[in-house]
Amino acid sequence: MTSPRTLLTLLAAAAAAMFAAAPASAQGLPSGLSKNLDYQSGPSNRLLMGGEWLFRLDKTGLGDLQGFQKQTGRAGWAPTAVPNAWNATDTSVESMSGTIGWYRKDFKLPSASKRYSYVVRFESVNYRAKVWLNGKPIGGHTGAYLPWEVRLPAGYLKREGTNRLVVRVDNRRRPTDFPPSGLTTTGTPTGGWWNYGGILREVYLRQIDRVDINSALIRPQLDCAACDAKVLIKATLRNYGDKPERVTARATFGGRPVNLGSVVVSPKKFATVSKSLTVKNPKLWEPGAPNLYTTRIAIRGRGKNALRVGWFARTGIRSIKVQPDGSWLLNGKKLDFRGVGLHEDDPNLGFAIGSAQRKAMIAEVKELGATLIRSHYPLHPQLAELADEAGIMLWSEIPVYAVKTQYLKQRAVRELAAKELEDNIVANQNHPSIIVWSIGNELSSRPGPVQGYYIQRAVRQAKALDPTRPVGIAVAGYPSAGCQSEYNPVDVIGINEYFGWYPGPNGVIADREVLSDYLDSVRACYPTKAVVISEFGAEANRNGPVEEKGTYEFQQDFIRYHMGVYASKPWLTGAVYWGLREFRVRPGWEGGNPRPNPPVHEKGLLRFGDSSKKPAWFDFQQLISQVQQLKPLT
Ligand code: GCB
Repeated sequence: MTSPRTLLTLLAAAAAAMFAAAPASAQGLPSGLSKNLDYQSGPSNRLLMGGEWLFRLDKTGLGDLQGFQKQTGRAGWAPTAVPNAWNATDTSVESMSGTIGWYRKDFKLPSASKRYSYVVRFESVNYRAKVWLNGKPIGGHTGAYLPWEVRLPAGYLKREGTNRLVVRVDNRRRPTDFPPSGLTTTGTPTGGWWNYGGILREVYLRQIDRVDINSALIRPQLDCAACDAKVLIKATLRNYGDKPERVTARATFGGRPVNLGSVVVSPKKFATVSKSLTVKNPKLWEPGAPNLYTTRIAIRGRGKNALRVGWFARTGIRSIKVQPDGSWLLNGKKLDFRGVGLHEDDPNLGFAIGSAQRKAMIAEVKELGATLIRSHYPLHPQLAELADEAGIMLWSEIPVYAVKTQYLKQRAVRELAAKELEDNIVANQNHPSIIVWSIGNELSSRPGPVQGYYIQRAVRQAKALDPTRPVGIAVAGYPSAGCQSEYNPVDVIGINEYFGWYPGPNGVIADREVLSDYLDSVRACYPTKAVVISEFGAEANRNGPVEEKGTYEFQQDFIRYHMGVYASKPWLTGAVYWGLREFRVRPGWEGGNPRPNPPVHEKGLLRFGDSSKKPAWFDFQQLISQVQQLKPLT
C-alpha cells in the first residue's frame, strides 16, 4: 500500500501535470482538445473542446427535417469559436425573441482504447439543446447558466476516426422559462437582460476511465469563530463500465492526508465515500483574508494498469449565520456589505465572454472596495473561483425572475425551479464566497398562496441540500406591499429599491424622502430576518442638472442620498448597487431615463464597452470606504 507521504507527492505531481496550461500540440492531444482550463475545480479529466466549430442559423426551425444533424459538407456552415452568442451584436426585436442555431464540432478521441468512456460537459447553453453524435440523437437539456453533461454512447463513438458532435440550440423563450419571456402591450419582448442565443460557456470532453468522480462535496462546519472546524469530504463515484470496480479513495485537505476508504462500485451505479475531519485553529475565509484550503481527491483501482482519477477544489472555512435579531454574521462579525450587481455581458461577445473580461470584472469590484457580487443567475465557474480568491462574497440566485403567478402555479414550473435550485447548490456549494442561496427575484410583490408554497418548498429543499447557508429572496420594494407572512421561511430578504427613481404603482416610490420610513417598516415586518438592499440604482448617460433624471449629476446625488439613508440603519446587513457595468436589456429599454439609449441599461458605474468610469463610480467608492463592512461584535 502506498504511504500517505508517497501518495501526497504523487498527487502533487499528477495535479501539477493536470492543471498546468500548455499548447495543445505539446499536450499530445488531438487537434482542438486542450488542457487550457480557465477554472480548476472539478474532475481532472476535463479537456476543452476549443478550436474550430461550425455554426448555422435555422430560422425556419426545419433543420432536423433537413438533416442538419447528419450533414458532412461545410456548405451553409460558417466557422466559429465556442463559447459563442450568435446574436452578440444584434439588438433587433427578432434577436431578443430568439431563434434556432446549430453548432457542429469534429473531434478525435485522445485515446482509441475501449477502456474509456466519454462525456461532453456543457457549462451553459441558452436555452433548449438537443445533441447528436455521428448523426444519432444522444440527449438534450433545458435551461441556461448551469452545467450539464451527456454521455457519448460507445456504440456510436468512433474510437479511431473523426466524430461529429452536433448541437441544436433554441433560444425562443416561453413564459414558463427561467427567465421567462413576455411581451409589452405593444408586442415588444420583455426581459431583464438580453436573450443571447448559443453555447455561452465552454464545452469540455471528459475521458472516463471506468469509474468517475461524479461530484464532490467539501462542507466546512464552524460553530463559532474561535471553534475548531469540522470538514466533511464526500465524493460520489460512478461506474461507467460493465464490471464492478473496487476503488480506494484518498484526499488531501490543506495538505493533510485523508483516507476516504475503499468501495466497490457496481456497474452503471453510483457509490459514495466520505470522511469528516477536525481542523484545529482553522484559518478562516472572509473578505480581506480569503484563506483557502486546497482539496484534492484521488481514486485508484487495483492491480496493474489501475484506473486513477483526480478531483480538485479550493474551499474555505467560515461560519455564516442569520441571528434571531436579524443580524447576519460571518465568522462572528456583523455583515454590512456594499456590493454590486453584474451581468456577464460584453458589446462584442454578448454573454460568451472570456477569461480576460471575467478577471477585469473582479479587479473592478476590488478597486471599488465592494465585497459582494449579486447576479440573477449562477455565475461562470471561473468568476466564482476568482471571487473565492479575491475575498468577494456572492449572492447566488437562480433565474426564477419575475415569473408570473399564473405560471408559478403550474406544478411543472415549480418542479423545474426546484431542479434549478438543486443543480445550483450541487454545482457551486464548495465556493466559500457564496453566502446565500437566493430562490428568486421580483415574483409578485403580493405573494399569496402560490408563491408562498413555492417559497416554503424551495427553502426546505435548499436547507436539506445545504444546512450551512441562509436562503434568501429579492423582492420589489414598494410600501404598498405591506408585511407578507409568505416570506416567513426565508432567512434573508433582499429589497430592490428605486425610491426617487421609478414612480412605482400609483407613484408610491416617486419621492425618495419616504425611503427611510419604508425601510423601518420593512425591518418592523421582518425583525428576525437579515434585510439587505439587493438593488438600488439610477441611469446616467450625460452631464446635466442634478435634478434631471439620466444625468451623471443625478446619479451621483442618488447614490449619496441612498447610501446616507443606509448608513442610518444599524440593522441593515448590506446594500448592492445595480450594477457594476452597463449591459443590454431589451429593445426599447428606457429604465426610467427620459433620454435613454436602448437597449442598454445605463445604471452601471462603468460604461458599456470600454468600461470607463462615470463620475458616480468615485462617489460610491468613497462612500464604501467609510463603511465597516465586517464589524466585530463588541
Ligand atoms: C429590477 C430588476 C433588475 C433591473 C432593474 C432596473 O428590479 O431586478 O434586473 O435591471 O430593476 O434597472 O429596472
